[in-house]
Amino acid sequence: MMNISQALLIGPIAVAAGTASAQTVYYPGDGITDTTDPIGVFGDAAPGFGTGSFQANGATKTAINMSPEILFGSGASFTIDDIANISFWTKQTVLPSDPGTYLNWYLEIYTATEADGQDDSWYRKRINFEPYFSPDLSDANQPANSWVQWSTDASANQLRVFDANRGASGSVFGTYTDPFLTDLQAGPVNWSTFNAAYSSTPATYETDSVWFMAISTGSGWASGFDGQVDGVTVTLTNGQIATIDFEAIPAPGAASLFALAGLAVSRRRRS
Ligand SMILES: [Ca+2]
Repeated sequence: MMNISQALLIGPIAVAAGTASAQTVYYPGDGITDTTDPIGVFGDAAPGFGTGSFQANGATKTAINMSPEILFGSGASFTIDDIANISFWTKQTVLPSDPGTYLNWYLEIYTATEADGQDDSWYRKRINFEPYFSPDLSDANQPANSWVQWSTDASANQLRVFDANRGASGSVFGTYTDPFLTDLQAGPVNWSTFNAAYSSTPATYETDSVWFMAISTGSGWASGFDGQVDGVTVTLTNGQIATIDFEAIPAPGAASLFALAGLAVSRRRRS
């Protein structure tokens, strides 16, 4: 996992912590991904998020990493409890009713390790939000060839959350009765009350500090997956809002200019 810390160290130009609203633009090849890069799609963007988007590379897993400092500027940090909402947009050529699992870009949050012996692994907790577990999943809510916004709050296309480390025996990578983010913010979680596949030993998330988030494809199904993703928005309970806009490096002529500039301007923060 060393690529993650490397990616997070390549920070964008910082804005002052406490900025009410900040936007960061990611381009393919920015060094923001663990494993392999997505493909930049020019001329097809989620509403309000520029002119381009990212498309899965159709070959191998991509994880697009976002730290609190990338989102909100130097020195920024927030806990699970501080999250009011996280949303992102996807676009697919398939419908939920098409044969096979409705695979899609998904959100992960890793929390920072602490010195109390309660860490699950090289991270403290890892929670996942997979679109196909959404109670709103339907062909009407996720039409093909349209941008669809997924959200952790109770708006349309709400995402359930799972913690694979909470299985009663072995890892459990989500169920259709999993809780929502607000359930993890309400206090210690007895996962067995949501599904018998999970442990009854309570797990606490609310005070954990977010280490980084990722928008990812799965290593087991990245081959052949060509879905698009754009427009991540993180809203905190203190009113701060950070967005990440995925963009393509424009036309071939302009691309050479970017190359000449050493891609030094490839990740720009607007505020
Ligand atoms: Ca975009």
